[in-house]
Amino acid sequence: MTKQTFYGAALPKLEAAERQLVSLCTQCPLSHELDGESPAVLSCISRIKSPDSMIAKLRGRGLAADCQAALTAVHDAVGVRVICAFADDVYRVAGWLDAQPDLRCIQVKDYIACPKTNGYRSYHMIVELAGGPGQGITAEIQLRTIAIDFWATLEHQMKYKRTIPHEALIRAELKRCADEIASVDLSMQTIRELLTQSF
Ligand code: 0O2
Repeated sequence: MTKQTFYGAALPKLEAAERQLVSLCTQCPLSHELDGESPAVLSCISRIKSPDSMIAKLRGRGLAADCQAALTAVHDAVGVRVICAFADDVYRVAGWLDAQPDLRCIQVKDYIACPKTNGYRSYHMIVELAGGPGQGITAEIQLRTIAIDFWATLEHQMKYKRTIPHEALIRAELKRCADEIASVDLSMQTIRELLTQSF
């Protein structure tokens, strides 16, 4: 099924909301607080959730698998992922987004402060666009470090595999890698602070 078939007349508005959010996130003026040069946002990607993925999510929650439910009962038909170099940038960018007049933050899931059992770490914001071309649409903004993004992209593949050979071993290895990455993220942040203080 195509996005046009599933989302119908709502698709242009969803696409407008996606463009509005990407534009906002990529124009984030924040830079590293000490050196004032390194941008806080390294990159930004986005997507309109595929009909297959949306239908599976709605059915999994016992909801009608239609556009109406996709736009009201779940909040990630529009998703934007913001990649930062360092964990403290994630929080600073989230704070900046929270202060934007065209965004209303409805919910936050801080999987950095409270990682999932599999090791997943990201900061999720459910936002409603309160103004601009996407007004009225809700979306999920995921903020994470580049190192965790590398991990999450690989780990996400597990979701779509019917059978996974050596599953327990792979899950344990992924968890170990996630914890190591979190530790490296912290060390990198400390090194950056030491380097910028020495200028
Ligand atoms: P997609 O579009 O393929 O990315 P859910 O857990 O999805 O039933 P909810 O409340 O929407 O319910 O979840 P949450 O925690 O906000 O997570 C939504 C999205 O965050 C997921 O989207 C993933 O993109 C990402 N995510 C959450 N947990 C994990 C995880 O353990 N590993 C990875 N790699 N990503 C995660 P979807 O629905 O998977 O779809």
